[in-house]
Amino acid sequence: MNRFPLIQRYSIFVDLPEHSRLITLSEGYTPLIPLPHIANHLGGSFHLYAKYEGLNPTGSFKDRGMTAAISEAVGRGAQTVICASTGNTAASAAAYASRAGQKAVVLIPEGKVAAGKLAGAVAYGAQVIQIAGSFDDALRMVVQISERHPIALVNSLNPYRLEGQKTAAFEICDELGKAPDWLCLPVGNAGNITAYWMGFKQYHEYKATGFPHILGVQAAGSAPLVLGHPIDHPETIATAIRIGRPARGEQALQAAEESGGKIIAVSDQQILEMQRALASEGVWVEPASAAGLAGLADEIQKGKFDPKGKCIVAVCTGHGLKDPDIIAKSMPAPQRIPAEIDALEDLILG
Ligand code: AN7
Repeated sequence: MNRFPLIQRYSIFVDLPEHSRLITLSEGYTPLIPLPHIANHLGGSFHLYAKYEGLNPTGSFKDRGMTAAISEAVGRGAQTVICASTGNTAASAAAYASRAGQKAVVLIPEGKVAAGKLAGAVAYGAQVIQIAGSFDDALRMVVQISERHPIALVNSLNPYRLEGQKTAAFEICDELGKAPDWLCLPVGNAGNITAYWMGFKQYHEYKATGFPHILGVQAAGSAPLVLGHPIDHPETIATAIRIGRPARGEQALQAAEESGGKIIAVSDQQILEMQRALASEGVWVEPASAAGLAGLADEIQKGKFDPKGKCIVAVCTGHGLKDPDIIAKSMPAPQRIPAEIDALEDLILG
C-alpha cells in the first residue's frame, strides 16, 4: 500500500504555509480495534473501538501534530524547537526535530515523567531539562523564551500542531464511513480534544460525515475543566495528563458543549482498572490513554448514558511501553522457579 505522509494524504484539509518542508516518520494510519469484551461488560449491543494511537512512530498521537509543526518550523528556517511536556510531546518533538536537523530542547516537570518517554527524548537526541516545578510552570517558561528568541514553540499552542492532529478525526470518518456517535478521549492540555472537534467539523463540511458527541475525560486529581478553575498542584498516576492549567481549556469546553458532549473526571483507580481491561483485550496503553474509556464506563455504569445501538470510539493516545513502571508497581512480580522441568510442571499444572 502506498502510504502518503498524513499531511499530504489530507493536504486539502491541513492548513500549512507554503514555506513548509515536509518532515515525516510515516505517522498516522492507526487502526480502529474493536473491543467486544469491554463492550459486553458494559452491557453489550453497541460497537466500541479503540483508536490505537500508541502505534505512531514515537508511540503516541503527538506525532500527528509534530509532523506538521516541525515541517512548518524547519521550512521557515528555525534551527531550534522547544516544548514543555509531560513526556510524549517531548519524545515526539525530539524525534521530528532530529529528523529535520534541528536542535530540540524539552522541559519536563521534575520526577513525574514516565521512563519510556524520557528515554525516547534522550535517545532522539534532545536536550532534556527538568524543572523544579509542574508542567504548567514549564509551559509558561517555553512560551516566554520563544517570544524572546528565535526558538520555535511546538506545544499545541502552535496552531500547526492542531492542523496535524485533526487528521485522526479524518481517519476515523474514512474507516467508519461517517463520524462515530460518541468519541471519548483523555484531556490534559486540551490540544487533542480541540483538534478532533475542528477535524470533525471540517470533514463534515466537505463530506457530510456528521458529528460525534465528545466525552473528554480528566483525572480526578487534575481536573481543572471539571472543577472550573486552575489547579496549582495537580496529581494523578496518569502523569501524561497531570496538567492544572490547560492551554486550550476554553476550546475544550466549547468542543464538549457544541458537540452535545461533556467533560468529566475519573479516579486513578478507574483509570488503572480500564488500563487492565484494555490489556486483557490485547491493547496495552499507558494510564492516561485509558482515561477516555474509563469515563465512558463510568457514565454507563452510573446509568447516565445508554450506549445501546451506538458506535463509540475511544482514543487510546499512547502505548503501554511508555510507562512500564506502572505495571511493575501495580502487578505481581514474575514467579521464580529453578530451571527444571518438574518445577515448571508443578507450577503450571499442579
Ligand atoms: C498519552 O506530552 O501534554 O489534552 O506534554 O501524552 O492534547 O494535552 C501529553 C498529553 C493524553 C492529553 N494522552 O492530550 C505532553 C502532553 C496522552 C498524553 C494526553 C497526553 P492533550
